[in-house]
Amino acid sequence: MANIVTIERHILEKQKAFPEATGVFTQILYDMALATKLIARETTRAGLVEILGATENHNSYGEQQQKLDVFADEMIFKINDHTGRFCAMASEEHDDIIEIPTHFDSGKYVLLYDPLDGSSNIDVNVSIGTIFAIHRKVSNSPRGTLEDILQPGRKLAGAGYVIYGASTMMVYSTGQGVHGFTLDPGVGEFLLSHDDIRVPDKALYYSANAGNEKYWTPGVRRYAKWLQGIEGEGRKPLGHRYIGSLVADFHRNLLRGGVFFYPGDLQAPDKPYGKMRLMFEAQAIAFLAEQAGGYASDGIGDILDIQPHSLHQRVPLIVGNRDLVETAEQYIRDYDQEWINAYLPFRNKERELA
Ligand code: AHM
Ligand code: MG
Repeated sequence: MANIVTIERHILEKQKAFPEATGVFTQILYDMALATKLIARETTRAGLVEILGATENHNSYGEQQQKLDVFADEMIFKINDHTGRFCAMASEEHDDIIEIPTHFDSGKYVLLYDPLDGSSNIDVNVSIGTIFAIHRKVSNSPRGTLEDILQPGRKLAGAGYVIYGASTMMVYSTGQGVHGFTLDPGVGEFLLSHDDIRVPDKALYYSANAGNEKYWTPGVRRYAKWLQGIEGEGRKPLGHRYIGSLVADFHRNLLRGGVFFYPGDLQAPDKPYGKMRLMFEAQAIAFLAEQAGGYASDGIGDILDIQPHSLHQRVPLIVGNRDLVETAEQYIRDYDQEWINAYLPFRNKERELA
């Protein structure tokens, strides 16, 4: 019989190589696994919520029906607020940093999360995901502050995502490779299914919202043509696959090879930075990409080296096989000087700690 490895056992075994490890990550990932199992249970009932809500507005526990993204946001906070492991949290759903209630202990880490990414796909039964990232506390304050949150991705202690798709999977890294676990709904455990994921050398797909092509910069347009084998040296075209949920698009390209891009564009000259959020989406995805042998860039350089300046800062994101991402950077260098000039002052803004 094959070895059955739960997330807990996997992390414990990995930790043996690091005698100084405190085991705190085992507990954090265990808590994230619990929170996302509860979210997964709700996502499978997503289509029923309106029917049930229309008739009684309460679920089987007598609670008010909630929108799924609000439910996910509260679930992650509630599972993690009292453990003494975090000094603060930040979520895509909240304007400001979320403090740990003062009657609970404050810990050595901060948790950043996008509770339900790809939310436009919830109502149409298409894969969505949860993204999370963990930074170490660096400030001297007794509780967590923005200084603890606004750190470059390079400093991440760990990151991961959960995809709610044909099956539910958790993929995480604490800096020792990327590992994937599939939820066995029968026993309610995530079991190791994808050990040490590496981006395949040969890429199959590119993913972007081609409906935005009108707004893309000249370099990005040429790059898309290059991926299609039209521009440049006439490479074999990559297939085009786009779900519109970052987690799902990234996950497919991680396993099959490829590139996802949501670039800065020219739609609004004062917003040269695309759609993705640096702290809640891009940092975690970039960390996982690098750990799997891939690369993530904003078109200028490594996402992990960007010093964030604000909590909900957006960032252009190009992520996947390293050679494909570096080619995008090359096209942007060659053809998009105007966009670079507009974007750099935003990229280099002073950190807003107040
Ligand atoms: P959200 O955080 O509001 O759900 O938006 C993020 C999502 C990503 O998951 C996805 O890659 C992107 O938005 C899709 O955007 P678009 O619909 O413009 O293609
Ligand atoms: Mg999101």
